[in-house]
Parts: sequence; C-alpha cells; structure tokens
Amino acid sequence: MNYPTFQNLIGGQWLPAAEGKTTLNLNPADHSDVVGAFPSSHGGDVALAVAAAKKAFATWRLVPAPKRAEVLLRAGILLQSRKEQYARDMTREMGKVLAETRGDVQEAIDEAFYVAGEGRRLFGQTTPSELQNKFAMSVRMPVGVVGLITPWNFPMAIPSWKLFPALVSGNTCVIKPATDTPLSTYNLVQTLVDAGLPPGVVNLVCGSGAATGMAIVEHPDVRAISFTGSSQVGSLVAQHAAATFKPVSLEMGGKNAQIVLDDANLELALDGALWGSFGTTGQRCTATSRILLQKGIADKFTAEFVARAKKLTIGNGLDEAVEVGPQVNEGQVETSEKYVAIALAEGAKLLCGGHRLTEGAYAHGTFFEPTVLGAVTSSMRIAREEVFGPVVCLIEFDTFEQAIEIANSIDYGLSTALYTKDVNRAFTAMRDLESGITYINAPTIGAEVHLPFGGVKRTGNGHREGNGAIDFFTTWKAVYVDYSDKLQRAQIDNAE
Ligand code: UN1
Repeated sequence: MNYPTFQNLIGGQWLPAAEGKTTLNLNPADHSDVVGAFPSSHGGDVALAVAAAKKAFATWRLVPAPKRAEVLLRAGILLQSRKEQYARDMTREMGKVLAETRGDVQEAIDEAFYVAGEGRRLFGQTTPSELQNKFAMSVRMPVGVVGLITPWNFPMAIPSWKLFPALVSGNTCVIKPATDTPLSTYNLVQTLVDAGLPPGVVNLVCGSGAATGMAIVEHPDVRAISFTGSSQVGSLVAQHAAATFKPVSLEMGGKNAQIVLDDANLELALDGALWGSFGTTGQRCTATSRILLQKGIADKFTAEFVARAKKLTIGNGLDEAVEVGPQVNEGQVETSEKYVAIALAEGAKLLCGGHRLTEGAYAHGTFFEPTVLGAVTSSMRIAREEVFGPVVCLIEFDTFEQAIEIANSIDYGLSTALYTKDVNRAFTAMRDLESGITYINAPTIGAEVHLPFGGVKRTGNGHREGNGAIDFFTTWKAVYVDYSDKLQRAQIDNAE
C-alpha cells in the first residue's frame, strides 16, 4: 500500500519519533484508504520539543504583538486559498461531510482574523497610585511554553482556538493532535510555517494521549496546558498538571438539551434538532443529545423527527450527497451500540436506527445509523451520560419550569437551546439554564469564534476559549513606576 509518512516538527525540523514507531491514520469511511503514517512519540520527543519551544520563547516573546499577529493574518489568508484541499483531507481522516469540514477550516480562518486583530489590543489597565508621582499599570505577559492537546472532532478549528491566541500573546507551543486526525493539524501548522512563523515557536508532536500527551502535561518547563476532550481524561490531565502547579484549561463533555415549547415554530425546531443531533454524526461536545418536548407538540414532533432521521443519507463524507458520515473509529461505534443497549434495558423505546451498518458501501468503515430513542426519562443513563455519536433521546414534559429542571438535572453544562415565541420564557431560560452557551430558536451547535466558548459543571474548569482564551494564555504583571525620587511607603505614607 502506498501512503505518505509524516514526521514531528521540532525546532523547525521535521523528525521521526526517536523510537522510529508510527501509527496509521485510516479513513473511517473506508479503512483500506490509509491517509498516512504518523509518529508514535514518547517522552524523549516531547523533551526535545519543549526544549525547542523554550529556546524560541526567548525571542518570540520580544516580537511586538502586532507583528506576531501579522503571521496569523497571513496564515488566515493562506488557509482561505487552501480551504478546499484541507477540507477534503479532513473528511478523509475524520469522516464528517465536506460541507462541515469546509466549516471547520472556515472556523480556523475566522479565528486567525479575529485573533490577528487582538495583536493591536492585548489591553492592560492603568490606574492611579495612592502615592504622589507614582504610576501604576497592569500588563499582559506571555506564560511561556504552553502544551496544547486537541481532539479529533474539530481537527483544525480547535487547534486554531488554542494555537492562535497562545501565539499572539507571545507564548511558544507544543501541540499534540488526536491520533485519529493528525493530518489537519499538520496542515494548520504547515500553514503557520508558510506564513513566516519562526522555527521552534510551534512544535508538533504526534502520539497517544498516554505516552505523548502525559509527557507534555508532566514536563516541568511547560507552563500551562490547554486540553479539549472527555471529562474523564480532562480530570487526569488536571491531576497530573497539579504536581507542577500548571494552570489547565479544560473543555470537555456535554449532554446538551434542546427544549421545544408548545408555541414553538415546529418546522424551525425540527430543522434545528436534526442538525444539532446528527451534524458531525453527533460527535460534537455541543451536539444535541436530549430533545425535551412539551406534551402539546410531542407526538407531532416525534413522528416528523423520526421520519426525517430515517431519510438522512449516510455514507462517505466526500460524496456531496451524503448528509451523515461515519463515526471516527470502532471504539466510538461500540460506545453508540453500548448506550442503545443500556437505554433499551432501562425502558427506552427505539424509534429509529440503533445499529451499526456493515453491508455494501459500509463494509469497510465505522458507520452507525442515526438513532432516536423515545420514552426516555431524565433519570436514565441515556439522558445523563455523553454518547458522542448519532444517538439522541426524547423526553416529554408538562410545564416550562419542568423543562428547565430536566435540562439542568445533569452533570454537564455546555450548550442548551430553547424554541419558543414567548419572550418572557426566552429571557427566563437565558438566566436559568445551567450552561456556558444558550441558544434561542437555534440549535445547540454553531458557536462563533469571537464569543466565549466553554461550559459549567463537568464540562469545564472555568476557562473560556474564543473570547477568553487570551485570559488563559497571558498572565498579569503589575508595574509601579515611582518618579518622586524618594522612598514612598505604600499603606504607611499618606495613610492619614
Ligand atoms: C465541539 O463540539 O467540540 O459550536 C466544538 C460548535 C462548533 C464547535 C464545536 N463551532 O458546534
């Protein structure tokens, strides 16, 4: 079989993993299509990457922020010209349909232009000193070498959410992409190099979470970690990072509810639910995985929703007619299967889907049918635990207050959506839904890069990407300039 072999980028040089091992990146729609072999790196490779990033930090931090931003601006322009190729590469390694991978590359472009503008802001504050002839201000400083660990579901957008704000702030980076989707991160990093990023400022190291990711998390010279992935792994990352007191930004799971009230525009709510549940084959942390239906519209909505779910075209995402691609790997399909079985054992009703697809065009991929489960109650595991697949459950309720209670009754808090024409209820929901993102009359997916992205409860640990990332990737320094030419003692002189 003929496929390319990729290498790590360390200090501006492309290098194989020191132990010489590689992992194959397979097309989830057709496992006979090998996208490439990527390095299986270990602690030694990470140590080299961190050393390169540390060396580059000495000069990168002194490049004026507007100049650092110009690299991102050029990268955004280059991404525009490469969008179609990168989208195709992404569909091939990750599976989601072309319209969505184009959106993923577009999200990186949006992020580049947004963050490039930040290069001329990075504002601090000035404030009066309590003493005469003394000046006080706070300035944003880079953190140093930062470690970035990214997931497979948004293989270019999410690396860009981390890399670009880290870079404009003056940090240098070691990034580890998900083993399922390293090519899209290669494409992003290659674009940064082509845009003029100096050697060592971004170092790309491929490998597993256990071997490569943890080596980054534990390295004493890495000053902060930004991670997106499951809550289970996020907890491990935070625990290991605590040993060296690293700040950690965690973006993790969701169990996102779309609430549909009796007065909603039903067509709109159906469109939103279908897109929110089965877009990206349900593999988004923002995916709609619970649809809460008020009793007056529940039957009508359910019938129509199931009919539409059954009609979705499943297949290879490179085919423009396909609406739902494969799941990213066998493990994800097994999780979908497992949760359907758990739901049925707990009394849920299978309204459509529920099985992996193995025949004909599906024989060499990891496909799972769009699945709708009815008769679900909020205490069932299917209503509480993240599946990360094309599996959605329907829960009925009587009153608006009950809907809010059910929506909030879980451990996660990323995204919520409410469909209604009642402005009072819309504002009440905006206030009372426990989630980092709330949509009114729009699906739970589709966040824009210039707003804060993140969640509450087990979804995150208080940090935000998008508008908020620079807060994580900078540290405040308070600076006092005394121009009185004498010793002035704060809290003591001028105290009366
Ligand atoms: C994710 O689900 O991991 O808001 C990120 C959205 C996308 C990002 C999703 N812009 O759905």
